[in-house]
Amino acid sequence: MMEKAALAEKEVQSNSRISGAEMLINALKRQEVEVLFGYPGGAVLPIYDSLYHAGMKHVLSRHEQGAIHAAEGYARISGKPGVVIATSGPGATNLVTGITDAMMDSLPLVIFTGQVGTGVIGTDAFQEADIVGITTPVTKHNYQIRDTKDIPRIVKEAFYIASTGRPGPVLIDIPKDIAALGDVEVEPESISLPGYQPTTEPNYLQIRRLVEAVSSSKKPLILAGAGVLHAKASKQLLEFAEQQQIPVVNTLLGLGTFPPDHPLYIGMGGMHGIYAANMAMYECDLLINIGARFDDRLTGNLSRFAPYATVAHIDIDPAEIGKNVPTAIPVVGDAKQALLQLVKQNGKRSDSEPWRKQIHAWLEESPYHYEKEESKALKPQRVMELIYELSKGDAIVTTDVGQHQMWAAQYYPFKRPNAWVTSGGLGTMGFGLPAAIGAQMAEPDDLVISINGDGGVQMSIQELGVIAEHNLPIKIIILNNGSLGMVRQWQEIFYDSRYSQSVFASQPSFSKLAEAYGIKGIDARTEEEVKQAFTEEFPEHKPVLINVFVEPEENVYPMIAPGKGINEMVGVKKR
Ligand SMILES: Cc1ncc(C[n+]2csc(CCOP(=O)(O)OP(=O)(O)O)c2C)c(N)n1
Repeated sequence: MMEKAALAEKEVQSNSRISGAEMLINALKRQEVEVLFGYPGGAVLPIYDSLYHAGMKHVLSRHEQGAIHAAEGYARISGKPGVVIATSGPGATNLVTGITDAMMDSLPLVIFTGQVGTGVIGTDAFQEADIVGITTPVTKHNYQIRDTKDIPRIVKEAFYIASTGRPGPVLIDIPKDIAALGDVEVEPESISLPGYQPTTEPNYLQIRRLVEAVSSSKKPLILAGAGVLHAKASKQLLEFAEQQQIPVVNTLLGLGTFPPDHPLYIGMGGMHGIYAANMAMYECDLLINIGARFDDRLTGNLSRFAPYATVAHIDIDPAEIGKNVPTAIPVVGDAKQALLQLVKQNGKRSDSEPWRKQIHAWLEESPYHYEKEESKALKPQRVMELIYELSKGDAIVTTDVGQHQMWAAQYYPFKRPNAWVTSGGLGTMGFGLPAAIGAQMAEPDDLVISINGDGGVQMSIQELGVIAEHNLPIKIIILNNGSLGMVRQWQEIFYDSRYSQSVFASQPSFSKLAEAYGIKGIDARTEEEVKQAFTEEFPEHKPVLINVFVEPEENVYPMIAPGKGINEMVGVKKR
């Protein structure tokens, strides 16, 4: 009798009261989360326990930084928020670099961190870190949940904030007792965030001003950044550029937003951009920035950036407009909406033919260039050309940070949006390998190529364990120059070749390391060996690591030296 009553009571309880962790799983399911990247620990044990039978895909990284960069790669390629779970204290602080990276490059992430129990917060409890305080400057928003029943609402808000307006990372800190406690689950029906209302529809008068500026311009230029990707506005960008015959420059992160073989395409601008792109930014009389933030790596010395131009800036984030470059025509809104309106206005086209001829002359005069002497060691630029040729230009490419990143940007023309994953704003070494994991999870059937330096790859090499475990068919390429190449380059040019701590005295055998993880490892030293490895391995649906020994002293050119203007590139070879 007693037993029956107790059972009945339990049933009532389980119908109405569920744990915070279960509420969290339910909320993630409502958001249709496909995959979680994470690492367990004491403070998130209730959540991991609920995950045990939840039927959701969880990828166990080998370091929390690997988890968050993987989530970034996933977000970049899928366009959906990447989801991360880590424990309190060291687990949470290991995420900070990746959170900052996502903030700089506007990638949507929702991050769950465990926290010590509410009763001991503020007592320097075991594995306590004030992750809300630590991440306040590097998140779009963050929360600490203090009441279990708030979990469903806060999760819904977090996904909304992360993925609307200018995307970015949102962190939710969950004390252990809040996750363990039971409460009645109240599913939120709608979002109510009165202080957060991104403007997506641009103002009509601002659009009109831009249309008029285009018709009176003789040297118009579009600068297309990652905002075009976020708004999925590549088609509209092409329509507008063609309608008005305006040439297009890309930022590093905007590569892939415009067809590289199009007659209006100039190429990447900035520190290692193509001469014609930088000269066009220098000489244009109207610069239309669409979804780029005028990073100093793009502009060079601001006093010499676009000195003759009226600047128009289309951006979903009003805080970006006028931040670095005085802007005459601000257009606040979603890039797609703005471009649709511009195309619809169909303003009078400017007479820009002489300008386009000038740009073609610059392109002819100074394409990307490297010395191709036969006798010397394999050139990294040649390896990039081979990656492009033998992947038929169809791959998703992730890079780490350094010279190889710039060569990939220069020598791999991206034919489509969402095929390029790189750490732009923060320039985070250790990004490339885990980002490839996320990218391959987002597109399991695509060819994903991860290009790394021998320095950066060692910052996340343990993620080979994830690649092996999930048999992800990533082609990991290391451009092995035995040094921190980009640092070595700066020391050669600006520090009189004093190579302080930039040349490795010892290196592991990367191919053997891969084998130790159960991944095929190949060493390649000549063009023939590289060709053979790429030809054989790219079509295989298996992971492989190809360690390519390249010319150690090769530098990335052309280059704008720090403090110089975009019209003062060095290493420009004129034909
Ligand atoms: C986490 C981190 N630490 C330091 C740097 C500074 N840094 C930028 S490029 C670079 C060298 C990269 O060397 P490597 O990975 O071998 O690539 P390479 O330049 O040779 O292609 C360094 C140390 C950085 N970007 N990120």
